[in-house]
Amino acid sequence: MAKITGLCAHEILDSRGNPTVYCEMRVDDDIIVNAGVPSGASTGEKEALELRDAVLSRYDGKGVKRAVTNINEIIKSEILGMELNQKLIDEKMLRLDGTTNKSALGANSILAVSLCVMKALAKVQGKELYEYLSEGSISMPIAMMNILNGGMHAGNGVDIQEFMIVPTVKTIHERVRCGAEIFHKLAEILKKKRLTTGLGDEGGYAPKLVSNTEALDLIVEAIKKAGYVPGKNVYIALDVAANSFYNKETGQYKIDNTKLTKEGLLNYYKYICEKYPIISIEDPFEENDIESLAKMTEILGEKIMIVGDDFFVTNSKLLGEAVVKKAANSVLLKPNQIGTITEMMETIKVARDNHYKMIISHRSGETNDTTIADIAVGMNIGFIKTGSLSRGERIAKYNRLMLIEDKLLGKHRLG
Ligand code: 2PG
Ligand code: MG
Repeated sequence: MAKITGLCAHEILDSRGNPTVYCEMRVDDDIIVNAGVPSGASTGEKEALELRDAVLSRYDGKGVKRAVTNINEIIKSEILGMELNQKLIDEKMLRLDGTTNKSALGANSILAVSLCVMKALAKVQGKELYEYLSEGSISMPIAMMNILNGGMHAGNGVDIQEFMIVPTVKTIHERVRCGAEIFHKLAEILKKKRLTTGLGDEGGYAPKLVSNTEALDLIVEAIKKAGYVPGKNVYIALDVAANSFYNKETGQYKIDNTKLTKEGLLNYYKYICEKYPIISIEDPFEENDIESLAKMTEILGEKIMIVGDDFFVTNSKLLGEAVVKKAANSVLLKPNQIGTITEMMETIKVARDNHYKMIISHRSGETNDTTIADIAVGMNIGFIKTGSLSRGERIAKYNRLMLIEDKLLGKHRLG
């Protein structure tokens, strides 16, 4: 029986230059694993709490020393010597925290430890993480690649947060190549139009555009210019992140400088789904409007994926409630939204039992931790969202997927 023999957390920086939690764990004498925790910008109200120090003199209040101390001083003494068991350790941390939103210890500290436990379990069994997670079958995910950034991930005035290309060519190697080729063609097009090729938080371009449909037109052009066929081997997915342009007072959405009611916004979605090869729309309404989400699912759900992110925050209970209302047909999975691997697994079960499609996702603030790539493969998640074809923290996940694919194809032989 493997036992936890060491634990040590640190404050490091994420890809936005904000502090985040990093943790190392030792199991038995010689197994050492580590995990870095990501951080969102467009967060859902019901997410588990990311504990920050709120000491304005350090990192503008964003330090995570308290979360680090919670691991080093509270969690550590409770779990040292414990049997390496995901459920037992996650439950122990939940009890220690004792709140509904993990606000005492912080979801960032709890997740760091929970991730380490999962990685250590794989190592103890001498397995790759994706092998350990597999229940028999595995599959390479379809990647949604965010090549044009807007909303809270860029300062360019484009309302929709993520414009993603979705190559459906055969292998991960081909999908990554296709994504990179389109990404570079998009740069050429932007330069020609004298638009900036500066990057947003997730590595996509962030040009100032006059409308959201201009972004869609540019992407369709880039797909064609790279030699692919929109609607045949490359599709488009959007993360609208509608919270960010919703006005609580008026109940209206401001998109392309036009104020729309929820009905008007739904008509806009119908229009763009007719005109562009869109296969997925995430968070199309503000996160509490489950009725509009259900209505959109009724109207467009046969044709496209309708994805709940801020709506469900990887919470099995919230997803279960949506199932009853037939709201959305797909769910985004972000480990740090819920805070433990055990709870994320429960959400995956609810999704599977109810035939919701799944997308495992990075956060806009990332580390080089590649865990989500392994979860995507090992657990047959189907889809992964891990940013553009640039920025090391995004590329780390694509590279991990390609290396896994090589292993699976027997192309990885030392000597
Ligand atoms: C999202 C994510 C990741 P953030 O909204 O889906 O792309 O953004 O991490 O800022 O919540
Ligand atoms: Mg989202």
